[in-house]
Amino acid sequence: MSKKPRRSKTRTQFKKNYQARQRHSDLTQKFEQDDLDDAAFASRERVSGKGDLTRHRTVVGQPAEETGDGLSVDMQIDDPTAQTGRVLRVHGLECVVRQDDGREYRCAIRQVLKSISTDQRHVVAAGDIVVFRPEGTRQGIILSVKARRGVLSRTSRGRRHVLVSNVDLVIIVASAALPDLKPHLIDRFLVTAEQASLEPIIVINKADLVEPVEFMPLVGVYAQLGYQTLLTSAERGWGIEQLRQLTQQRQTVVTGQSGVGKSSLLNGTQDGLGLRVQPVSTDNSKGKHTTTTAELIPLEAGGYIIDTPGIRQLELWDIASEEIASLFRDIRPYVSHCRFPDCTHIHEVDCAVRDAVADGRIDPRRYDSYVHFIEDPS
Ligand SMILES: Nc1nc2c(ncn2[C@@H]2O[C@H](COP(=O)(O)OP(=O)(O)OP(=O)(O)O)[C@@H](O)[C@H]2O)c(=O)[nH]1
Ligand SMILES: [Mg+2]
Ligand SMILES: [Zn+2]
Repeated sequence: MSKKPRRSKTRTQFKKNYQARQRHSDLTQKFEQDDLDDAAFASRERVSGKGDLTRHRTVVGQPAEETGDGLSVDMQIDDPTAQTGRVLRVHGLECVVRQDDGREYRCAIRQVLKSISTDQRHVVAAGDIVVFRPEGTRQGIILSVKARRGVLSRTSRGRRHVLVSNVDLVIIVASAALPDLKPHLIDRFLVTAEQASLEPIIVINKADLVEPVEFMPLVGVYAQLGYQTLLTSAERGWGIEQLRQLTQQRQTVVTGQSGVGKSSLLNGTQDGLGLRVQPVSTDNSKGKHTTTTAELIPLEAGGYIIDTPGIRQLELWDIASEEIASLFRDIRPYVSHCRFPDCTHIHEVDCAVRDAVADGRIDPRRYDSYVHFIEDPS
C-alpha cells in the first residue's frame, strides 16, 4: 500500500491557489509594461531553471460550455469576401492564419474583437478557427473567432491565457531512460487530459536504450485502462509509422518532460519538419528547453502538431481535490462506495478505494500517483 499523507486536503488546495496567484503577478505586470508577446514569454521561460519553470503553470481549461469560453466573439459576418482559416501562431498583435489549401495570411485583429474579450490576455490563440477578410494576397483582418473546444490554457493573474484551442489528441511522451521513466508524471498528464476531455496517447520513447520487455507490466496497466501506449525509438525509427497515422488529420499536442525526444519523434514522422533537437545535458539528464514558440505545424498528411514548451508542463486548473479521484479511470468506479461522501481515500475507514488497492483491483503504483497528487497538486 502507500505511504501516509504529509498534508491535509484543505491545506493542499489552499497552497496551490495561493501559489498560482503569487506566481503570475510579476509576469503580468511585465506584460502590461512592455507588451511582451508570446515569443518573449516563451524565451523567459526557457532561460529559467527547473524551479522557475513551474512558475509558469500550464493549465487546462474546462470545456467551452462550462466556462462560457470567455470568448463570445463568434459574430455573424456579412462580408462576401470573408474566408475561414486556422491560426498557426500569434506574434503579439499579429496572427498567421492558414487556409486549408495552404495559403497563409498575416492578419491583424479587428478592433471590436479586442474590446469584447476582457477576461483573457489575447483574443486570438493558436489553433483558433477564424473568419478573416483578406487584404491583398498575403494579409488580412480577423473578423470573428469560432467557438473553441479542446482548450489548453494557463492563468495569468486571474485571467485566462489560452495557449492553444481545438486540440483533438494529446501525446504524452516519456522516455525509458535518459531521463529515467517517471510513471507518476505520465499519470499527471493523463489526469490533465481527462480533465480537459482530450484523448491521450502514451508514448515511451528511447526504447533502444532498454530491454523493452521490462516495460510490459506498466504498458499492461495503461492498456487495461483503455489508454493506447506505444514503445518507440526516434533513434531507430520504431513506432514512427504508428505516430504518423495517429496524428493524421488531427490537431495534436505533444507534451512531456524536456529531453524525452518529442521533437525527435515528430521530425521522424515527416521529412523536413526540422524541429530543433538538443542533446540532454549531462549534468542532470533533464535536457534543455529547446522548443520556444507556440505554433501549429501543418502536416503533409493533413492535420497539425504542436510542440511547444508553453504546454510542456500541463497542469490542472482550478481542480478540487475531490475531483482528482474521479479523473483516475481506475479509481473512479470505487469512489461512490466509500463510507464517507468526502472520503479522500487516504486514511479513512471503510474506503472502497483502499480496499480495491489491498486486493489488487487497483494497481498500487497508480494509487501512489493519486496520493502524490493529493499531497502536491502543483
Ligand atoms: N537513444 C535515443 N536517443 C534519443 C531518442 N529520441 C531522442 N533522443 C535524443 O534525446 C535528446 C533530446 O531529444 P529532443 O527531441 O530534443 O527532446 P525534446 O523532448 O523535444 O526536448 P525539449 O524540446 O527540450 O522539450 C537528443 O539528443 C536526441 O537525439 C531515442 O529514441 N533514442
Ligand atoms: Mg523539443
Ligand atoms: Zn475512499
